[in-house]
Amino acid sequence: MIKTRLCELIGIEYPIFQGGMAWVSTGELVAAVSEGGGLGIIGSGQAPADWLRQEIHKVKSITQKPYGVNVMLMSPFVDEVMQVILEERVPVITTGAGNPGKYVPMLKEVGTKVIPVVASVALAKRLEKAGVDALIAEGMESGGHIGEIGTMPLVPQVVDAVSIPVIAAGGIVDGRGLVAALALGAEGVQMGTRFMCAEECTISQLVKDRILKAKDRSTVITGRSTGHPVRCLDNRFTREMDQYEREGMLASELEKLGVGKLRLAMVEGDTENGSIMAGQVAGAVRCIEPAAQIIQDIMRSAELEYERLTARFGDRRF
Ligand code: TUI
Repeated sequence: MIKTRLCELIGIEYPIFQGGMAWVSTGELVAAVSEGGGLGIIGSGQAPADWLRQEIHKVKSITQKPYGVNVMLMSPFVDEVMQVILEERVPVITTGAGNPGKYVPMLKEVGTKVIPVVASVALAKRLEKAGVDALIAEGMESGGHIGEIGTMPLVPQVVDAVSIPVIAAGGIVDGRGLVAALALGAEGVQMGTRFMCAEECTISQLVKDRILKAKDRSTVITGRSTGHPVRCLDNRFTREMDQYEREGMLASELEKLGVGKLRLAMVEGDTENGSIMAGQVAGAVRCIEPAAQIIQDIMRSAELEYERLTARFGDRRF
């Protein structure tokens, strides 16, 4: 059985987080992942506080198990979202796209575990000092807003720099990825793209079909010139953004073109004009299946991989 400090810290059976994804990880998926023994995380994106409260209630009505909320720190609603998290006594929050340091004391006061996403060693060290409970080290293989370092170089450098548990994210899709993350010193993994193809995920079937059809080279990075690079599946939208970027369009204009495009893809199912944020592992997602089955498959294959390694290289433990 693969158990780590992370399982104890949060009270989960398996060290698997479902990444918080705006317009994608709503109450249904989150409850299914948590019921399955992982940690389901609501993606609050740029949604207003009322929406978040409703999704939290949905999760609480389906499962008693721990769940999380991801706070996108660039959201205009970040302060009211934090207020809902405090009022609802959310067990775990993760954060993205910024430094959550100033919110740590009030969250700790109500017992919410704080687990920020970092894309650099410098921010990891600063946040450990600020008192966070664990960190997600996310490489640029991930979907959505990304940093500049790959998972393989980032995770061990973060692990060496801090003593709190580190969760690896970016480029992880199966049991081999979990074993690799443990080998790098991580104590868990976070996966987004594979959970987009969970049965309980409410996104458009057309988006799921695009992921199932994706190949290793199907994702591209747009928005580098804006300072906010984003990884998505290649489509008409990314090709147009790329063209405008090459022509030197202003960052503010480029960002305007992106508004509403994630919803357009995920909710409306417009897979050409919308933004299908997904990671490089899209090419490795093979089927639609229940979230609990995804978790079981990962744990079973991780244990088989681990046995294969120990049989081959001796009885050394990670
Ligand atoms: O946040 C994500 N993924 C996201 S957020 C998002 S919505 C959005 N869309 C366009 C532009 C910006 C946001 C879609 N996907 N993942 C976690 C993540 N956080 N990846 C990278 C970071 C990050 C980057 C810089 C975290 C901290 C950071 O530090 C800034 C600082 O203040 O030091």
